[in-house]
Amino acid sequence: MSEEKKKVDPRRTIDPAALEVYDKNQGEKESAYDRYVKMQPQCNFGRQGICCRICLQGPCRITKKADKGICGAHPYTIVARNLIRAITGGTSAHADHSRHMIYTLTEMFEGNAPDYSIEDNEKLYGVAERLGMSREGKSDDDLLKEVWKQAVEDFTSLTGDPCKWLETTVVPERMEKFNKCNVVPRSVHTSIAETMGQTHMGVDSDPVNLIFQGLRTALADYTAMHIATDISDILFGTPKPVTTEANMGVMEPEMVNIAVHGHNPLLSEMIVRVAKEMQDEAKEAGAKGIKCMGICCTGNEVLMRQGVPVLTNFLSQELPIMTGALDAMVVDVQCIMPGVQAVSECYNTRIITTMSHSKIPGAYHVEFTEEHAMEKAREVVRLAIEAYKERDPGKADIPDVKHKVTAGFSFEAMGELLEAVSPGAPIKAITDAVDSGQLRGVALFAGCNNLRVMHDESHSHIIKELAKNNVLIVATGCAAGTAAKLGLMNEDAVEKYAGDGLKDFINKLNDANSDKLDGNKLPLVFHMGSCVDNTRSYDLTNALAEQWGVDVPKVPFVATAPEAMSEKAVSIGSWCVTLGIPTHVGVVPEVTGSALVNGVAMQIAQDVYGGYFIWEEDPEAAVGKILNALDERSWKLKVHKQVAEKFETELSKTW
Ligand code: NFS
Ligand code: SF4
Repeated sequence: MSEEKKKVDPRRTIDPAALEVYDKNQGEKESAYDRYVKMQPQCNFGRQGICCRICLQGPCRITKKADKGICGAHPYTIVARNLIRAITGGTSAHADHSRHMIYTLTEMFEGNAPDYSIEDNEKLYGVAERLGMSREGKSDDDLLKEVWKQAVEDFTSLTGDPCKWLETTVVPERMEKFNKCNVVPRSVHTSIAETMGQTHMGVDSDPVNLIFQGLRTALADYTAMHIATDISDILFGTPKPVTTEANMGVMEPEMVNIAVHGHNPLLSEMIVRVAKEMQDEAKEAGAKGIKCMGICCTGNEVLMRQGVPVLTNFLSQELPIMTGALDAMVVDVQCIMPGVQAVSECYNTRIITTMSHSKIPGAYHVEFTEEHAMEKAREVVRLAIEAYKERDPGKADIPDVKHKVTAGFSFEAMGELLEAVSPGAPIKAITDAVDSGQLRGVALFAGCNNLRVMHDESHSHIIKELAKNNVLIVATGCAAGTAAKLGLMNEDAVEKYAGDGLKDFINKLNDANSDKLDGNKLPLVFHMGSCVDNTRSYDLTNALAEQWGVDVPKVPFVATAPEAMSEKAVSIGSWCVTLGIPTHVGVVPEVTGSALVNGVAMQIAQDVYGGYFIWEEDPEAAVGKILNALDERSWKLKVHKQVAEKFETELSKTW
């Protein structure tokens, strides 16, 4: 290959705002786009998962000459260990978030978190009921304490019953399967510790045993995530439809612009609240007011509950700083590129870290505590106002790109919309539409951005094509970020991209729900929340299974992470598969170095759990594979139903 051909173009995004900012700054301030180019070519051993650094004799790389590690580990052991350590990394990150939510409840009960309270009693009742707790004779605080106790148990138990959050949110057939395969997690922390121990040098070398432990950990991840979402809803409210805007054009030159970035809503919720109260302080500093906006999943949290505009998603997180109009970027945990600090030093932006275990050298640090949450939030907003005073207003150059967004579709909000067209059995609105052929199935868009593929392109291409083919689309995380930024999360997109069946389905919902939407209409892509909230979409899958009276592997529901990047995405993908969902990943993970492990992911998983992975980097080919997966399930469901009717038997449990 000639030198010329090897060159990678750093303009690896289709987001017009990101491109505009990138082009204006090219060469001067470095961002991930440039660093990706400098990093080429990347190591192929790592790429295939056949590099082991688990003990200090390594790295051991598998080659033709050296077909085993120094200890004799086969490639299948090395690949399986690396994979399940990635699942464990993701699970640990979600557990960190979820544990923080549980810890906040602990502080509340002890009177040390005065700024937090139960915001959504109905959600509390719903969660308690699902967990089998009676409300009789109990105050809301008592009930919350009981829920908290179970959450602590699901996190820490060493023995005994399966995690309640798992057991009570899946159809019984799934639990049977998990019990049979011995993948039921004892608790979140136990699973994480077990996997780290099991993958230590010289412990487990059986790839199938390793992978099953990985799946147990992935189910622990699901448990932790579901707990995080439930507690967030109880403390901050369950999302309802809300309309706002997305992309860098949401910044305003004469406002104090504050971006909240990361994952944890505990502080960002407070910042959004105090910013509303502190408008006068900003005006005294010469600004017109304060504008909060979000990046990554903290952004998704405050978008879903408070209608805070979306600034950008993961990959372009450094670019808003380069507009010269961003006064502060407040970060908590996860998916925060350390690179934001270097860029901020060229401008007037203050990077403010807020968590004791997530710091960036050179950044401001305002340590968040539950006890002084509002006070800390005020401190952060004040730093932003100070930065605004020093900002050179002539230098703010904001791209004129933004789109209307309607978001806020929690499982409960979806239920309400569907209830209006199918009273008493809301989910039937979807199952009927699939049965009649109006909808071809449901697809969840989840996951990150990854420079291995063009930023936002795979998301947007696959969304448009599936919509054209009448697939109902829900989204979370940075995939939802793409849809929001590129104008796919509003009613115009329905007109432009939806096939006739999907259009009719959405319009019927619009007609039945006009009172709930504040004069807006439903979007093409339904935003279900942050990545932690992927469990909301599983609740939807599970409800579909219950409505049809089948186990999940018969439900025409597909998950896709076209631009997956983080270990969290690996663990989410793994629980999707274990819970019975075909899961497309648009960036081939590091498993191809072992035909055995790769085969388990793509085929054996289907035989055992009904879910399986589809690796496909080409977005066009991915569309075909996703539609095939949906069609195969609808067809089987139809055949099995016909057989059951004809012979007056129960619906077959197999898939
Ligand atoms: Ni999910 Fe959300 Fe984005 Fe990926 Fe990171 S922000 S938790 S991990 S990059 S989608
Ligand atoms: Fe090499 Fe085995 Fe050590 Fe891994 S555990 S680095 S394969 S010797």
